[in-house]
Amino acid sequence: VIIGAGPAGLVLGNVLRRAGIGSVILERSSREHIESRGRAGLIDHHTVQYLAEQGLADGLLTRGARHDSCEFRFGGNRFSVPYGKLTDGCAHQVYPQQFLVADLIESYLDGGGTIHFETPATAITGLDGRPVVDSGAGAITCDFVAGCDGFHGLSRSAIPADKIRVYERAHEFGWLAILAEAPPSTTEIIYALHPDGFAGHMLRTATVSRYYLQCPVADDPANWPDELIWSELHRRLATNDGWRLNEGPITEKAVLEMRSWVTEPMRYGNLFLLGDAAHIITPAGAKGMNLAIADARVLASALRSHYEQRDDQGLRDYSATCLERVWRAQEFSHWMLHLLHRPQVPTAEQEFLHRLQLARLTELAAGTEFAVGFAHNYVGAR
Ligand code: RFL
Repeated sequence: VIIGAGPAGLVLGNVLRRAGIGSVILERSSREHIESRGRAGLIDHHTVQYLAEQGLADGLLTRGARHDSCEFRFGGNRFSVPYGKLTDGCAHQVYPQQFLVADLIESYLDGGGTIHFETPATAITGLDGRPVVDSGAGAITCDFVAGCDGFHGLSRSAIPADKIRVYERAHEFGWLAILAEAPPSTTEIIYALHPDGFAGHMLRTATVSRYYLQCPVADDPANWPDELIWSELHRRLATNDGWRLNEGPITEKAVLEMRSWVTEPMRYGNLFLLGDAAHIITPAGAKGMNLAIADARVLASALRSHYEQRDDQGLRDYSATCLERVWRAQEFSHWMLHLLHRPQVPTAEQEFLHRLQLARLTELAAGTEFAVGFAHNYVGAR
């Protein structure tokens, strides 16, 4: 049983189905809701490669856009980091998460898979043997449960508190996340470091763009009328060379918490946790959906070995294998977060940390080994 039809659950279900391993997916929300929920958009190189190998990348390769450079701004200046060149040809695919989710649902259902929409899992028992998952679809007995139900899901709470350890860090700033019906004002993602805080311009489609503004923790979106959002974006993204920002109707604004959070281990008995159910990463570096899909890849491979070769080593190693990537991504995201934000510390210390940020940006601009390391992490070369 797979609980949750997000990227983790749907990739797992599809890959298992192609291998002839049966699964059923329970999803709390409606199909319409999850196919229109705008979240991530930057798909790492290794994720694209894996989805293509599994025959799941047709949509993202035809309708998505390939990106292999990004831009940094500070003090009115800007420079590009050609991370494609620095990694010998790796690239992101920009493709909205809800489009990928819709593609994965279609592929799973076309292949004969079953998804019960609007059917939350309500209890998981029997994890030491054959688990039973209760939901509106009845009680389902299965070999394994994949908990792919996100941060607020049920799966993690089925694990006794003394069997799991949480590592977390709440960061001292938030992001106001904005979606607007505005064509992109750039061909590359822009990260701007400004004395008043970070601003980002992300790409989604030819008519929709996403922007981020550093804001206080738990700020209220009501404090951000549309005019203020545009004036802050103009100010924080401004360059000395006449660059212009396109505006359009704002369709969504939300304040995101910058939270880093990992549970260890990611398995209890025959329950495996995947994606946001097991770890939350800040949006800096855009790794959340990629980690969710990487977990699905590890579990799908382990389950294939279990069913096809009666080899359970992959299942035993599942948690450690996933956590190695998770912590690498946490480190990168944390580094990137602190590269781009105005630190919330006393003024003298702020100046010191700002000088460190400028030193890092100078290294990135120079294309040194430091920039090569950044490029590999950023594009998700492996
Ligand atoms: P999801 O996508 O949250 O899916 C979990 C699903 O489980 C369902 N569910 C249940 N179903 C049945 N029974 C229950 N009891 C259930 N409880 C919950 C939910 O309805 C849901 O459909 O988890 P998954 O698969 O682990 O995927 C994680 C990603 O969605 C997440 O990490 C990313 O969206 C994070 N993220 C980004 N990641 C990137 O890789 N690149 C990005 O550019 C990026 N940008 C973002 C993001 C997340 C954002 N928000 C709002 C959280 C930008 C934003 C704004």
